[in-house]
Amino acid sequence: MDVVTIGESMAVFSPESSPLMRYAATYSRKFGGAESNVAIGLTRLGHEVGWISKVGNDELGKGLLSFIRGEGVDVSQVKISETAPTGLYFKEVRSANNVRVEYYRKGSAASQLSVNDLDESYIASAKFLHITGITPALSESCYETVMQMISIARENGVKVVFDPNLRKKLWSEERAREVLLEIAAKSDIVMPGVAEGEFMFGENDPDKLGELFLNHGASLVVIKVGAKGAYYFTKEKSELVPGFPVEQVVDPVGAGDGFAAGVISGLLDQLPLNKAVERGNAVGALATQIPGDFEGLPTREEMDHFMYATDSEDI
Ligand code: KDG
Repeated sequence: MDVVTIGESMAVFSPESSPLMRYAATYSRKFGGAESNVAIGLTRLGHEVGWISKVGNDELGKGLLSFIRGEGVDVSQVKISETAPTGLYFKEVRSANNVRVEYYRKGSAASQLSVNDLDESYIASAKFLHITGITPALSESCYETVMQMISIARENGVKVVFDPNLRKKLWSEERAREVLLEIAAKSDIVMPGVAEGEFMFGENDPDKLGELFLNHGASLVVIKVGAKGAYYFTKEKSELVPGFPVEQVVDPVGAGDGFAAGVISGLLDQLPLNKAVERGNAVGALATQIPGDFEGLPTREEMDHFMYATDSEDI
């Protein structure tokens, strides 16, 4: 296994007959969840990924599980809850910078994940453990589960990659800050957006943030600065890796997950850091081009074409 991740996936409902949820009479149903988005992104790039989760014994849970399995992600560690439903959320994309979400996930099956759902040898078999700040926000047992996974990873030489993925609707700011800082301190690689860095450290200068995260415990820090690209920082070196221009952002949700998948893929392929971050920028940019949380994530061929081809594709 190259990467193991843990988190909730939900049915995603997007308004169709009107762009606004309050007026729409019809909705499209897709699936999404930060960690399964990353898992799908990595699988499309040719890596072996396991996603740990829990879904309800209901139709949305069955559909979601078979979809993620169909993408090639290992779902052998996904449990079925007989008592709690699969979570769902509604998503309204008003513009690239204005996305509204309404969650219906309190008490969901995934929020009941607990340390009893973990198989230590499964986690220990991976090269990277991918964690986001969404899973510990779901419940106390999810928080404990994430912390236990991090301990298992550290004991077994599995590198911990952390994307804070701040979701203020899920928890109080005080608790969010405390937990995000706690996880960042135990992670090898941290990949915040600049606003998340500011939320955690009260600082919005990428250079200063890079230093703060390094001093806090990470050995590699990657700070996303939107369309401009991303900075990476190690104790020895730092650099801004420019982003790929896109004409129009169709749906920004999932861009950060695409970025994470691209960077982790580059690290798995042992690329130099600037090339790994460049891959993150490319996959993140492509993720914004198609509606849906992960639909725009490219295969390796599509990614290479986007990054390196100068000709336009044959029609
Ligand atoms: O990063 C994209 C995710 O935000 C989306 O897929 C849904 O996991 C999700 C969440 O918790 O918002």
